Amino acid sequence: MTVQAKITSAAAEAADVLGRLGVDEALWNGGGRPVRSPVTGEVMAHVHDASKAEVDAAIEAAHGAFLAWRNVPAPRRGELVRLLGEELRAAKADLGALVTLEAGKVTSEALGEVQEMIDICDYAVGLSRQLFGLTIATERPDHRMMETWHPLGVVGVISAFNFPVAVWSWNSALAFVCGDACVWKPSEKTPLTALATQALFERACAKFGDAPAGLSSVVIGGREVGEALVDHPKVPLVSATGSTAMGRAVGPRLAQRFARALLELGGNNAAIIAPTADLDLAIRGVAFAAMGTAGQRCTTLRRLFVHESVYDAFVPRLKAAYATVPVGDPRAAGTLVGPLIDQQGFDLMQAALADAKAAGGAVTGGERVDMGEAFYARPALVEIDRQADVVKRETFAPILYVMRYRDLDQAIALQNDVPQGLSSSIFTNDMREAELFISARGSDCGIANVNIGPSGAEIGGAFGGEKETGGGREAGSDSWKAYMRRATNTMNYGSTLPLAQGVKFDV
Ligand code: UN1
Repeated sequence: MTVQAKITSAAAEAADVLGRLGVDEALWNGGGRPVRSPVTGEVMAHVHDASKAEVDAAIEAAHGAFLAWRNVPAPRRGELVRLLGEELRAAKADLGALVTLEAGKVTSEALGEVQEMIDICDYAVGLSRQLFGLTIATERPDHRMMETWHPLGVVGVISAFNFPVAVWSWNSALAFVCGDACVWKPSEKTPLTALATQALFERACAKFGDAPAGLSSVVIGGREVGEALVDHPKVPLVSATGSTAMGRAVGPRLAQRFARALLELGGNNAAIIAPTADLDLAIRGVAFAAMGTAGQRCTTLRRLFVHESVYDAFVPRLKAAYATVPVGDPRAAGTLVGPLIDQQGFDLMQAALADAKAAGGAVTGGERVDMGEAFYARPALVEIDRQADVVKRETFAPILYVMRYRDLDQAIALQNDVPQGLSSSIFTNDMREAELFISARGSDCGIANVNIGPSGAEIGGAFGGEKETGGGREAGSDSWKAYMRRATNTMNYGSTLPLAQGVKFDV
């Protein structure tokens, strides 16, 4: 077992990086909210919480920006996003370092997160010339029917600590090309990366020349700030990523005022290891999906169903990977598993492991790794004979529940038998099994993969899931439609007025 120990000051490093990224020190020094690094446990900064009046002012400014921005041709709006992508490319190492310091991701994953931002910017630039509607056959002579997509307004973005910057970009890169303005409430655990991203956006605006003031802003704070965003009548869409509990609070409030909700909530993602699986590939796929990001992705692999014929060949190898995976300072070369976000994350993990033991689970790993004030843990693998309650709930930590199965229908039924529906995968070389898994009677998740794990999706596909995952779709495919309003237009170029459905109304 290798434990990487390299505790150097996160606070000094953060100050350095924030300076290079052009974040005004007044924004991160002297406020009332301490920002702790999960890497060392140190307080790195003190940010200011936005008051209700400040949130309202940001929304009013964004609304004003929207009124101007909606008139700018979409490809020109794309130019701003192109410039943002360039700023992100130039700042990739620094922003990645800040993601590591603030969210605890290992360097390659932190850089990967910034790469996702760059990718979605590129995607959105192309999209800015492809915001199209359909022309539809009409039943009336000399008429034309079509649909037009218009900018929607101010988009509220609520994001979680685990993808502190990428989630904003999936939403806002699309929203900006769609002609919208954004107000962003980052997780209160990760405000510094948000301030840095906003600074990069402002650099892009300066190069762009005439972007309206207030097009993007960051409002920091807890629940009250989120509520001010969710309840404001000038916010027609809130895209919220986080826990199911958060979604349950946000969804009904938005429904109350008929605003749109784009929810990306909890996952309880599974993989099936079938008899014909390539076990070498499956080991790597499972290891990354279950232990990567210290188990703190929405798409993290949490449940594994292993066919009884390969169980004894597969599970001991997996356990060996668990026993040797390098846990430690995410800045150190070679570390694969960094810290949990905070003590609460660690306590939830320990509580789940206690529940799993009480339910008859055999636990390997899961113990705390001593790294001073920060919370590091060995990833845990739990062999268990059924889907006990603890298996059905999402614990945002590196815990993998491993179960045996006999027939695939049973495994698919078990995989679907949880409240969440985000991501899923099967490892098989049997074409019938693969097709069944992704068919209508296969996985009920928003993401269903074959021979790759459930995490680490590309931005080109629509990202999100069903059931308690909230139903929203972000990033690629036609997700952009959530950020626009659709108008159906019927044009009469004749000189009579035939009514639809043959209705007569002659006056
Ligand atoms: C999340 O954890 O909130 O598919 C999103 C993935 C990433 C996104 C995860 N592209 O793992």
